[in-house]
Amino acid sequence: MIAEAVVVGDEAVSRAAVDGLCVRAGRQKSLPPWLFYDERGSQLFEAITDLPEYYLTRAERSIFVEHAAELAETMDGPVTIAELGAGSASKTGVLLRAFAAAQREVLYQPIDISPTALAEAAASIAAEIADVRVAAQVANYITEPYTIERPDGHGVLALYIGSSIGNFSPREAEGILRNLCGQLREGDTLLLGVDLAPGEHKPVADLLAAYDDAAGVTAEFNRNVLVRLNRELGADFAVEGFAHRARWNAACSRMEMHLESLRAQTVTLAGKAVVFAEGETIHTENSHKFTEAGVTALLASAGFAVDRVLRDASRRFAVVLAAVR
Ligand code: AVJ
Repeated sequence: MIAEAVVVGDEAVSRAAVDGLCVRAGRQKSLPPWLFYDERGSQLFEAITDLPEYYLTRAERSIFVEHAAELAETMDGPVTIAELGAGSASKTGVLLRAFAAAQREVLYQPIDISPTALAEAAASIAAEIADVRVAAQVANYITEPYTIERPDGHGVLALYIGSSIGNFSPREAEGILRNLCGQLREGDTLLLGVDLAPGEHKPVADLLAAYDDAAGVTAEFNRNVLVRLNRELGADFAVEGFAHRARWNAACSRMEMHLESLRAQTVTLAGKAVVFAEGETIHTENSHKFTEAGVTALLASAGFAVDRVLRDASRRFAVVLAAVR
């Protein structure tokens, strides 16, 4: 008797892996970047944000430190701060403190796919900032519906920071922002954090280093997705048989991460054989880099009008303040 195949793990994980890897020979294999963020992946991403080469997080934090007080003044009355892809929310504390100081009431609603990261975020915010109420929501805001809770009389400040929007194609990004805009009203605002395209203030080499650090943390972050598929789907990836690659794709204005098969090999995944040629890659992430004109056009297409563009001192990162049109 042949036992029925048992689907191990979250169905969304197995669907994503099968869709991205069981493709016709010669087609680009891929995995969606949300798969990075299991417990280990979330820890590794936190470690990345402390790396000397990964300037993005420090640059964005410096923008918040410099502008938090004035941002807290752009709205008055009670405010709900809803954060998409909150992760550990380490930068959000800067803003929340400023709002708590300037507002009567703040409700913080982090929305994230990682329950462990969310639990930490909620606990640290609640412990550090006495006046902030926290209502966390575990959701994959790309694939699942979510609702921003709006207590009576609250204005909403939506946060989509950390360059998370960069993971998506222009079409997907427009959809995510349009969906968000649909939950907002006139008077609500959005803070969008974007990494800037290379140019006079940022050589491509800075980007290559940020996505391929000397200590190898980003490489481990990238390969961890294979560890996850082995554990959750019973796949048999030889993790050391895949090398981390970071590339700048100028035509699409994005950094790309790939996992390159170092030899011809066959992997079994959810009962299917996946054949790799030597040198073939799995495309695991895009991180789009924006010009000011590009981000303005993207926001306009989703229903927002740009009020201000705030940059860090080295002009490598921007936080855009936008209003619902
Ligand atoms: C969390 C999507 C903003 O694209 O820079 C870090 C993830 N990838 N190093 C990014 C990431 C490689 C990060 N985001």
